[in-house]
Amino acid sequence: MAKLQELINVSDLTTCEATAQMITKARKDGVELFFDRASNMKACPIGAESACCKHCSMGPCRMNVNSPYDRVGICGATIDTIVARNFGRMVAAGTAAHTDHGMGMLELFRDVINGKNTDFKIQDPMKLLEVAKALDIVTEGRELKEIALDLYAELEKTYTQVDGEIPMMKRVPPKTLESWRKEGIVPRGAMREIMEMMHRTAIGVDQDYENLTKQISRTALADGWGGSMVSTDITDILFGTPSPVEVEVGMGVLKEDKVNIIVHGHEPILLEAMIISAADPELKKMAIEAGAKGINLIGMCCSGLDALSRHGLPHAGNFSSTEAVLVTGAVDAMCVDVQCIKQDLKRVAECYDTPFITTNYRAKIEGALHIQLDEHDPLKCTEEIVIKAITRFKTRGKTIEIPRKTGLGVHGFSYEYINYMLGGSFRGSYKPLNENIINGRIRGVAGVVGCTNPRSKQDFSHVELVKELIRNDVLVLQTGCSQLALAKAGLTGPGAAAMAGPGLAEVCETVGMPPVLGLGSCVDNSRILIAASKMVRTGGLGETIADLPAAGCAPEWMSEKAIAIGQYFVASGVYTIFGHTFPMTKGTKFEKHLFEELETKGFGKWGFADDPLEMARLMIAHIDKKRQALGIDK
Ligand code: CUV
Repeated sequence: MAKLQELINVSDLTTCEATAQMITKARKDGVELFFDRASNMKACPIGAESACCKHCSMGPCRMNVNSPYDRVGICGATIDTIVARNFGRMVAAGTAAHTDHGMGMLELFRDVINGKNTDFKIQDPMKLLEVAKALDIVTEGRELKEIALDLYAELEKTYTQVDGEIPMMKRVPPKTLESWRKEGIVPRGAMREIMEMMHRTAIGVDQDYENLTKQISRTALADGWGGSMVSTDITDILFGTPSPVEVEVGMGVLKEDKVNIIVHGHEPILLEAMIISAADPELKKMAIEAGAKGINLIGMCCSGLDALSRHGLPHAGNFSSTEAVLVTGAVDAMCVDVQCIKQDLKRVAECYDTPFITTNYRAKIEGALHIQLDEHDPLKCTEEIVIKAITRFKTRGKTIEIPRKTGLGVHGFSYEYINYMLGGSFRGSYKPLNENIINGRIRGVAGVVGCTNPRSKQDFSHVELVKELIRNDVLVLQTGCSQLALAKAGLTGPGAAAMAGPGLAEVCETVGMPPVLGLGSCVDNSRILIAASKMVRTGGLGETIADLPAAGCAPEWMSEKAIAIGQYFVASGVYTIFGHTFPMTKGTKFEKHLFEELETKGFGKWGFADDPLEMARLMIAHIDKKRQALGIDK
């Protein structure tokens, strides 16, 4: 192990007590974690500002970040072209991840309605009807299967259509859609937009940063209002629309006397199948015969968030804790599917004799055990994993150390439930929320989302930012690793209302809700889009999403997916702040375009801040600006 890590104080790496305890244990055990590598490997200063072009072999060309216009690439590409190209490719990659995930869910839906998959069935037919109606599919007097088949055919266009507008455009507020049509950024189909984005960012194609920005927005919108939204809706239809459920989050959900199985990744099918296998009486019996008190299934990252929202499944923590949880020695198997799976999990798992299993052909890890999950027979894979975990339980070493701390909170706030809870109907207009915003009890709405990053003290910015927002009467909607940070910090329970400003606290106390509402995984950011759309359509808060007193933030982001999400919020009309770092050369025209000019065209805009209080200040100032423009500031 490198020496520098000895100098890095654990309290500088994380505010998550359990993760801190496990970093300390890993150091004692001589096991390197990604925190150590982040401390030892400085970020490339040119790459950090996105000032390197490596799209052909004439380069790679490095620009001067201190004087970005003093040179151009060998082909003549300017700094604006280079940074916009790099940014566009990040958006394309992030969009590809969410849309590929969504397409997988849609295929599962097709197989379920066709009877090819009999392990799952439609759990929420009401949601199926609601989505079908929103897309103008006739529902009256028809069999559910007929409607479902039409819905499948319609939603498939989200991915494969080559011309026209993706189906979910019907759910966008008319004025917002009109502005996209004027700008020429309505997505045709995700595959087409990603393909065109890759084409236009190749050597010698689109070399006008403003023109590139249009395709960047169109690609990102194919994610938020396309791939991600379809994924959320189909997952709700198949596995149930979330409603509030009390859940424990943190490493303390591991149990020394049970067979602990962790599922980490993004696509709900693995964890849904695992829930069935973990409840199998034969396998439970086998676990008890092995000396365990039962099987303890636990989620991590986004697939964990899906199951937490829908089934109240315990959750062990976010992205920065996936190695650390293995250090407990108490994990009897960790199985993964796609996205945010660190390659080093395999090595750390080996250090603690934990079986580490990949399950998706799209995401193998060199040297790791792979058990393919066949969606037509998913239990074959998950049963095998449970058996492996039971075997490991029998031969567990003695050095188990489980951090005690967990955060108990309420999660599972679908946009349907938020409305219902505030006094509206489950699937009706957003009148009660709008009224509370207009009367000023709720100052505005903030989405605080996204990853954790080992270059940023884990959870710190998420928690401090959210505390400051609720203190100022801003209702916070959450997804992803951010939601888990707040859950561990204990801010997702109704008791957190005591930390809110007087107006928000009053609403929370009347309704019995926390001021921090967890909506689920990263694809569930599409729930925030629909909530925003419903707020606009309800009336009283302007005509476009850009008129709403709302703002977004991903304070500790790390994934390309986060950039795609940020861009679709910006294109949808939301001021979106990222923290810690931003892939942008400062002082460029492209920076001005994203951070200032887009807003003047009626979109949202990007923002950047490193300090959570500064993030909150910028978001609140923006919310107040929108309140003033609406004439509702008293
Ligand atoms: Ni999709 S994308 S680290 S698990 S939120 Fe968590 Fe969430 Fe970022 Fe990954």
